[in-house]
Amino acid sequence: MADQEFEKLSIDPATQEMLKKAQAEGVETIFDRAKTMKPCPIGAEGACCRICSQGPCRVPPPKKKQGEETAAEKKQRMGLCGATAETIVARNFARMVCSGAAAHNDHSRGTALLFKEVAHGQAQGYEIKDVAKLRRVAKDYGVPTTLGEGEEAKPRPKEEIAQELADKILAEFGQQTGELTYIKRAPKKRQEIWRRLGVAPRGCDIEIVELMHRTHMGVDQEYHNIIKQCTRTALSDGWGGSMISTDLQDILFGCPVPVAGEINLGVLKEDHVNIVIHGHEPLLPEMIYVASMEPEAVQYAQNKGAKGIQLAGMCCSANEILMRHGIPVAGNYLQQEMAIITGAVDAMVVDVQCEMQSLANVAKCYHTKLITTDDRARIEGETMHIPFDEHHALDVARKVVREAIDNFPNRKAQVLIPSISYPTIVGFSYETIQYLLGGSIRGSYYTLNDNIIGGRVRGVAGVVGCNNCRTIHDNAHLTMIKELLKNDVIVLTTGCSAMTAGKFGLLTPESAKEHCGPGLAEVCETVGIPPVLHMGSCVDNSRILMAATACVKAGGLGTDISDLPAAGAAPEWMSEKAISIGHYFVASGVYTLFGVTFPTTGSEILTDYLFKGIEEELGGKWDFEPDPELAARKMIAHIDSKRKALGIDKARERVLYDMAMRRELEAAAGGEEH
Ligand code: NFS
Ligand code: SF4
Repeated sequence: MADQEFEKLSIDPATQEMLKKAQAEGVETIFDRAKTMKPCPIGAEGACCRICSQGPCRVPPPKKKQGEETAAEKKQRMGLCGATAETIVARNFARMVCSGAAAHNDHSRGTALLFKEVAHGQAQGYEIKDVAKLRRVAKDYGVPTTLGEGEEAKPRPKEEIAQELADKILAEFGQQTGELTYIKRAPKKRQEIWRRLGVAPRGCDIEIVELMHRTHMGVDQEYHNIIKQCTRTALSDGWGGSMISTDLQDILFGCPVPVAGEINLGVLKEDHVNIVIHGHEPLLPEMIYVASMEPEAVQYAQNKGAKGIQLAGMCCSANEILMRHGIPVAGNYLQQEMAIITGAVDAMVVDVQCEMQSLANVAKCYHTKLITTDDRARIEGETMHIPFDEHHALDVARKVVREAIDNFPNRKAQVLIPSISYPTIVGFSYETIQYLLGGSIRGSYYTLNDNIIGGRVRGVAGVVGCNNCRTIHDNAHLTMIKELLKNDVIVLTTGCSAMTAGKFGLLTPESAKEHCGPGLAEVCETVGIPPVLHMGSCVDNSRILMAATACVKAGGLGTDISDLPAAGAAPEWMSEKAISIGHYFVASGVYTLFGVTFPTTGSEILTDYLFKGIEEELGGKWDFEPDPELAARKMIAHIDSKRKALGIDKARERVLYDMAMRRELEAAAGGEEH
């Protein structure tokens, strides 16, 4: 392959360099397989049903516009049981929501179980780090935080609060009736919409189970009704499992505050033992971080000829430990094989989600130990399995670190680490943004609203989600984000998208001047923040929901999330989790745009409903646009329509006019920079 060919696969120079190395060494990657295996066009549109053994039944796209078809033509586009394209496509979409919500809610359950052990003092190495947040969450759950009444009241010990809180949270997983506690965090109007439509989730597990049942052969066969349960299920993720994960992880490991980090493969060090932590649940990674810094471990590494131990993250586990400890990030989803190809990774430690099975094969071509650590996620051909155990997590972590060190002398292939990495400032939790915007302890989102109302900031966009091998790696994220910034739209980011932003220098305050329109640049400069705020992992999309809610509550921008000049996007999505996230954003009132492909295009009627009709019910809607620049423009158009509805469209014109005037005056005065 010539150099230009690699540029068509990824815009990231570190990835290109590793693809070249892989080719020279005869190592196959996902990029090679994507060339030889093309996706099935019917499946890609969601129009293939295989939920019973009479199928698979495929309903190809209609030859005519739907509605203009004759009854006979319509019949041809039906499953054996008579299921229509709408039913088939809706069921497939629903199962994506199910699996995505299940991934997040099961992650959440694991965190809650650990939290309970910590509360009872039975989890080695862990402690309650953020007591203030513990108290805030306890209040939400109605758990008393003081002992005694009135003047006699004393603060209740944190362990006691945590014990009671843990039981209340764990009960929400199996809860059958009522609604999840965090539903009450949403703006009042939003809660009313959910209750009126009957989509407020009852528990974390029940909605997933019910949706699986309803998509079994011969149950729910009316697409509105299927999508309605999708809404309830997705909400049990966003305002349930994901939000619980974020909060409990903050309580246990600390609520993120701005911290410096570094990103891309160049963070690996040739003369160090390199351990890459890959996956999603930060429980064990937190302990690996501790274990890797113990003097005995460092000494042991030095005995083996290494200068020290370098930890680096991959995917969302990376985001978790980056946000809290500034641990460098090796890369995003499509770079997991690339890290091993450097020849310098002594151990890749995986937990759950987004780990490609091919890691086992790639690891075999080098000396890398592929260590699985979760009993739910084994990989055929893994080098070893060291299961996480919350009672002895530090011991487990020490074992993992030791295995990596022992492997350092075994490096065999040529080591080539791209000397490419970029500094980042991360750690923008919802609480931190509130603090920074106010510039005082009693900070407020009103400052942001004020800038939006005044027109300096045109709106807010959440750009999140995966990489996808069917589109140029990192390209859509970067193009979309740049276009938004240029138009004064501030960007909130999580997941693999945040890493793209970091790799291309957008997570630094200095980048505001270069990439933003004049209004946003000024605001970023005044507050001292990057124009793209890294809010964490994918479960931390719940932080975006909280930020949006805080904007509504701060006042001046309507009474519901759907009133905000805001939009969301996952321009390179690939995982089922992304669909669950996308749907809970839609259900929360957000215009949500996906790139690459859209999984319901096999039914025009259903897609139409998700892109238009659903807005009347939920205030948010889906959209699809593979071209990232056009996609950004669609988001901006939506933001502008919301500005207009709020009656603040004129303010922005004035600001731009003032700015242009001022620049002219400055130019006339001798071009002084302000
Ligand atoms: Ni989110 Fe994070 Fe990345 Fe996609 Fe996978 S790592 S949880 S699913 S690929 S953004
Ligand atoms: Fe075909 Fe109906 Fe079975 Fe699906 S459920 S595979 S459409 S017969």
